[in-house]
Amino acid sequence: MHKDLREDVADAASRVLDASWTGSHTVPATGLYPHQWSWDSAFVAIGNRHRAPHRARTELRTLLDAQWADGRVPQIVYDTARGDDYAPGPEFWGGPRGGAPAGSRPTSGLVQPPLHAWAAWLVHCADPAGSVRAGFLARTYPRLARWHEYLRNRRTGSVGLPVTKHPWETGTDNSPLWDAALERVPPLARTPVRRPDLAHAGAGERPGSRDYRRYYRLAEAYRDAGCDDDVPVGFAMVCPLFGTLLAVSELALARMATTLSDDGAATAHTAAAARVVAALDEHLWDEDLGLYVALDDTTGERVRRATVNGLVPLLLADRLAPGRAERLLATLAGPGFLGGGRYLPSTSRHDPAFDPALYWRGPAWFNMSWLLLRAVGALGRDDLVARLREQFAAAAPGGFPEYVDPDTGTPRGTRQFSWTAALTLDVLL
Ligand code: 9WN
Repeated sequence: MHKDLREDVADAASRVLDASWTGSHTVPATGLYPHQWSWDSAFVAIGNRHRAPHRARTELRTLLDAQWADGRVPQIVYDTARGDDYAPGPEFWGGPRGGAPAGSRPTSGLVQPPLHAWAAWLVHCADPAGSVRAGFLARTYPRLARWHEYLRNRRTGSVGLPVTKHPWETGTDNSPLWDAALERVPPLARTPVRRPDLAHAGAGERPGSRDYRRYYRLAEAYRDAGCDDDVPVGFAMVCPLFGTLLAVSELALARMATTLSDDGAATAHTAAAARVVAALDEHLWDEDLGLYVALDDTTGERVRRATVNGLVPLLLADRLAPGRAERLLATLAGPGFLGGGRYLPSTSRHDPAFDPALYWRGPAWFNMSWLLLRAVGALGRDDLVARLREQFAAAAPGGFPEYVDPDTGTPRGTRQFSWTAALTLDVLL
């Protein structure tokens, strides 16, 4: 991209991030998502580290200030001062919970994929001097380590991988990976379902009302059990995306521990990452589909659907079983994914549920393309890097959309979406 054009795009992306900055954190999008979301803040910090490292550090520290006593980092930290509407709101979860520090903002009881330690490490490396002056690693490492302890002690399922208790926890809410498990959840919630989201995105681009009734039902069950992970709620899914980000983040914790001169802790994090990778390889690999799949921890059955979630283990290429990385690259480049159209779809074009407009069932998402870009870049696959970058080159003209049609490039979902702007900055700068 020409230098002047690159600067224009960077300015436009920065304006999106400035408009969504509250002084302590970035909202994913004004209007649709007016609070702080867990993995959104990690993606946003990754982009902001280049232009505003102080803000990137504050973003992550604000999120970690809402960490529960049990170590979980919540999916949503509510900002009750903002006028925009989102449901379910803080009243659904019942105010500050879980022994969160006094005065802290109310949160959801759910979690999201553990990208945070990796993001914190990237933020540190972008400005090591500023990070040291702020005591960033010394302050965040213990909290991130406790977050991973929570996942290890409270969320590890029968195959040694973290279990998600709700589709919202996967970050890929209506992916076909969750269809069969959700089918068993009665679409009946006590709380009336409100859909303020539909004022900001087309109904054909968002989950349907039956999905929402099930989402509420599951969230009620978890909330009513006091968010106690020992109580089964009717959904316990193992996702290759969640597990991969945990392993990558464990490796980041190892680097932080080494930097903080704690070699014993570094060894423990590296060993924890190796255990996750071994379990991914043993339990989630699907030889026919040529990628990793999800697993239902309640039944022990694998969910044999091809989604972008199952390509993300490519981030761990040099640690996977022999031959797996090559197969993943072939699947990524093949007709179900990049080879079959313009951009990387969230669900394979060959899956019966593929829908180019519908949220996690087909549209191309910028965070997924960014994760795969990191993976193929590390492997020196410049051809695939070039293909994945095309989506980012189109982000600014499309108004930094939440997701796009993978075939036509038509923007979908909300616009001026923070992680789209942040990751565009990361890719183009
Ligand atoms: C529920 C904020 C979040 C993202 C998720 C994305 C979407 C929320 C929703 O928006 O989920 O968490 O209301 O649909 O699926 O990945 O973190 O951007």
